[in-house]
Amino acid sequence: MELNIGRAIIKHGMEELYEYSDVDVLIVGAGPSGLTAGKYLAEKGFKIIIYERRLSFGGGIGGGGNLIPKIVIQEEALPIVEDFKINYKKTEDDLYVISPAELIAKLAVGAIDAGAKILLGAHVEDVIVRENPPRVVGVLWQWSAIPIAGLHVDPLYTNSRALVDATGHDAEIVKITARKNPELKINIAGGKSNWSEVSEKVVVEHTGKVAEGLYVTGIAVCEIFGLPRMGPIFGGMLMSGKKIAEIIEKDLKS
Ligand code: 48F
Repeated sequence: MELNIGRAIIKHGMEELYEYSDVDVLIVGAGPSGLTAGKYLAEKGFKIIIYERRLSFGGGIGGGGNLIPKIVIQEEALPIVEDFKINYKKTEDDLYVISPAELIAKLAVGAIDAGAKILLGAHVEDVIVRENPPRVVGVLWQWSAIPIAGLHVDPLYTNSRALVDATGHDAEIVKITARKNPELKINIAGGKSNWSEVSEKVVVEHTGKVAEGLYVTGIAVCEIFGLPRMGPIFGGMLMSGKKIAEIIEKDLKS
């Protein structure tokens, strides 16, 4: 029995890693923007993998607002919430509140049921770049446990036609790409202090491509384009995820 358990894990796990070492869209981060992008892209038939360095998904959703168990969305994001069959309640001020646990669970189920793969415990540490014209064509990744243990272990590769930075406030993937590849001419403006009303709009407006093969969604957009943060209102994250899916669909089909 033990032999079969071990072999089932090794054989099928390795087969899946092999199959998903070359994808249409690689999304880094299983927070609200990454999961939303994953669902809408997978529904269009693209081969999608989401790398998440924690052993859970949801990113910044779980803590609600200062650990109080509600997050807020605005009316414009309701169609996305309804696509994921998430329950919500209208407030006295014409906003909508959602349970963080339900939001995490249903965003993940939505992405998975649409066909996106989520790889937990996988840390993306660098990108692969090609010249003429300069473009991002994939990532280097390793299990999150490796850097935590302080081990010197070389990572492995995954090829992508489109790479999406959905890593949250730190915009890790775009920053490392910008620092190591000045020929890509990526400028990092740095995020600004909170202004929810403005930020919820401009984060969606600025969602898009930052270099050939590299895209950004979610709060990482604010860090790159010098936009204000928004706090525990999440409609902009969902709309940004949907928008990046639409942009990538267009780019990959053209
Ligand atoms: O931070 P996160 O939830 O990003 P988001 O989708 O949403 C932001 C909101 O949660 C909140 C906010 C809204 O008002 O301001 O902060 O933009 O999710 C990012 C996920 O990416 C993972 C990280 O663990 C988190 O789950 N992540 C970050 N860097 C890496 C990574 C990396 N290098 N490799 C793999 N996963």
